[in-house]
Amino acid sequence: PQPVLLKDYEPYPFAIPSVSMTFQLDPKETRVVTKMKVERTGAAHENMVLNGEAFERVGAMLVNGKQVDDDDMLKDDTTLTLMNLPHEFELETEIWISPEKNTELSGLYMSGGRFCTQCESEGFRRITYWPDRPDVMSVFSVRLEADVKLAPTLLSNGNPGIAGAISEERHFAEWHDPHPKPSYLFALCGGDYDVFADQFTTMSGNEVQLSIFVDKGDAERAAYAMDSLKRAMKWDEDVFGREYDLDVFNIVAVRDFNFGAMENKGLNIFNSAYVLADADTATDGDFEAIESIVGHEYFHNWTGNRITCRDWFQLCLKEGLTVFRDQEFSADMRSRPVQRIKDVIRLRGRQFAEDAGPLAHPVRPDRYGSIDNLYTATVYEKGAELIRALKTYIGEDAFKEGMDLYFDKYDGTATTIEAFYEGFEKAVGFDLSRFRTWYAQAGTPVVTIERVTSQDSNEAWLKLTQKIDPTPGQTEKKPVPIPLRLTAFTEDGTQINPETGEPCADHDSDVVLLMDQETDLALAPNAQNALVSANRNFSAPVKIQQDLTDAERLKLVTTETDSFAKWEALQTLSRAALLDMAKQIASGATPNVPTALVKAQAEATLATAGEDPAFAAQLLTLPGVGELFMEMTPADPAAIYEAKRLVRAALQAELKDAIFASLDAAKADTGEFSPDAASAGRRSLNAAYIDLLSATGTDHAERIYQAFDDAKNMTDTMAALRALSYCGGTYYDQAVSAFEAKWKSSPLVMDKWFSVQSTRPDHDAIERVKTLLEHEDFDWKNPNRVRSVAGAFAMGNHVAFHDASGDGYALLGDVIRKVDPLNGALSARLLTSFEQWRRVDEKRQALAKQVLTELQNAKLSKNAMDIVSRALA
Ligand code: DPP
Ligand code: ZN
Repeated sequence: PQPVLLKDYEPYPFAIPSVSMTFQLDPKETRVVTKMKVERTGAAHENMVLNGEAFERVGAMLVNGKQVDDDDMLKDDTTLTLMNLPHEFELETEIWISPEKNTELSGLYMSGGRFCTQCESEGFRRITYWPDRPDVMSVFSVRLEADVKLAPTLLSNGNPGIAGAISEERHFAEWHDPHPKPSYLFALCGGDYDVFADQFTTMSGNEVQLSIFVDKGDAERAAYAMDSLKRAMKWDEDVFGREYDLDVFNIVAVRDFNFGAMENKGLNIFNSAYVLADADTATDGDFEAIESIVGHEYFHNWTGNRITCRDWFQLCLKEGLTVFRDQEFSADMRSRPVQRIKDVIRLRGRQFAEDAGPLAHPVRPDRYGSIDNLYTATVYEKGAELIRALKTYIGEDAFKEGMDLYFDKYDGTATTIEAFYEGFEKAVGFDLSRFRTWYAQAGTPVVTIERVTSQDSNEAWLKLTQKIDPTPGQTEKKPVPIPLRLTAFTEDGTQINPETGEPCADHDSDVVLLMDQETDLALAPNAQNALVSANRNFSAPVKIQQDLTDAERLKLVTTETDSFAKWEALQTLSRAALLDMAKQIASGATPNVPTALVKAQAEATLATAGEDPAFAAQLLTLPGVGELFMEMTPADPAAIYEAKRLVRAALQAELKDAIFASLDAAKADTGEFSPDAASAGRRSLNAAYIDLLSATGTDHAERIYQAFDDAKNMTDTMAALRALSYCGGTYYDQAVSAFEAKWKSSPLVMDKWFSVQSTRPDHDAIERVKTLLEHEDFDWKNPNRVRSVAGAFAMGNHVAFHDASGDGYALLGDVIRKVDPLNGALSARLLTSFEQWRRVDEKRQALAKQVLTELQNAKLSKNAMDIVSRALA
């Protein structure tokens, strides 16, 4: 298929100021009648092209009440073209769709016997004929009719209107959304739910009724999501000055969902994994994710809904910005430094990998084959980093002023990245087009930092150079403005500004702007021998290569006052050591464990464990196999895993007392569970300790099993179960059985059970995953379940997925052939795990290529074909 190009954008030649829709809901066949008010805004000769697909039947098609002549319309599988239209008219269409046949989970479908929708990006065209593009915004009035027993609750966007009985069996409810919106934000839900209700009073005194609709019996498990929602509403008022704008805010939790959640105006629909939580069934990670995603979807109300995207190339306009907002929200709710570290781990694990492979694309691409495949780490996570870097570049005040200008000027419109930057340009008084180069170029910049001394040693400077490797379709790269936070520490540990030599406070940094390929930074006389720490707090999404010795980095671990930089100094040392060890292991040698580093890491952990256990847990966590995979040629995940195991074993020996003390304390803790950040921090350090215990085979399996048995919440349970999965042996088997017996009837908990087994990096992984795919509770139609097995295996088990036999690749190929006919968006997502196939050795490459080529020759969905062909290109 032809790619869609940014340069081809043209405004839609018609406006649809308002629309009213009637749904006669029925799982088998739902009738949809759509009446739109249309005004021509383009030239008189323009036809009206509407999208529409996967309908069961098409009925009446009326313009101003008269059936359209066959001569005046063209219909194919995906579009309807109307010709010879007047300047202003009412268009009425009638179609039938089958929600129960819809396994793509796009459009109107059934989940757990209830009606729900997903329209972003192009799902609305599966509900009715419509110009299904984000720049056509309308005021929607919706009438829902359904069987009163099947769907006693009927919801749509906006505010509720009248509701009542139609007959003894059927009833109706009307909804009106006064805010014009694009079709991708349309939603409806219908079913029998329990509800968790609350209120929020906005800053100007409006009462908002808040409701979270969940499966029967689950209402109490929505308490944390509700609490997060209220905090998010308050935070957006306090920090961005943004107030909510309807009488109600509804969230519906559904079991079957392609995304994490969806920001439909006034009616968010959530994957139940990101709504339901309690101590028994959810981990701290789940609580954290709920807070962040509830925040994210709520924040979309301003960044996404009231101001939306002109076209899908601008996706980062709403996603990057909203991720930035949710990261800031989480940082304010929890520990800011720990949040920053987690953001960076996520960025490195997913986005850096994407940027370095065949699927690399700019934050704002200029072409796409399939829009569903553009919901990427680059658009989301790198998009958020660019906002953060912009804020560092222009300063807090200008950032705030620019945001306010954007909200004021563009409210109610569908717009572009250029428009977003206008406000900031006005605030700073100069053009930011060079900064916007970041949006147009794929690839992660590498910044090299070297100390240079003049011949007579009187002067010294830092030579900073930047380079971006070629990415698919982009061989030439321009330098980008990189705001780099720097500081320097003198011999005696005094922190100074490297340029002025002035002493400075802990949190102060010098922000150096690298505009060009090379930037020289003159060092003040007292900074010439100082230790320079760069990219503090990860001020720019780049890789740093700095000419520091190991001893200097170890010094940074103890001297740095910026938590991120302290953590980063350890990570950089660990990365280098692990890669070195992995290379030796791959060549058959036995590597030495870097003892000085292990000691430093243990000391740093112990030094912070009491005061800030969440940070200590991060200090103890080694770079992931996935991250190291990117740095090794050819990549050998098994060797990387073994290198990590050796270092973890050395850390275990070093920290034995602290580990056992922590386990004992967890056992003795009889306090009530609380998901707050401080308690979660203590549990995360305990989990990091348990992980170390698992590094020496079954040596400590009995003690870990005890911890599993003693666990009083899901966080501790999962920490122990995961650790046992690394030990293997009978205690592990026993834990797996006990867990299943206890949680068999809790789908979200069972997803964890499936996932732990699928990520276990042992020799039997491939056979085990095959068995799990045959398990009676495995469900090919439920994305959470498919991800918990196939996704966990392909993306979270590098060792087994890249097994030398090629069986891991073949297994994923088989999964794709099963999933793809049901749900193309899901299969495409799973296929992205092939993105690193060129990094492994030639034998494995050949095996991966064979699977990809077979898939290319199979008849796969458009989404899947897009990924396969890009991976092979
Ligand atoms: N629901 C997805 C998100 O919020 C897509 N908009 O990112
Ligand atoms: Zn979003």
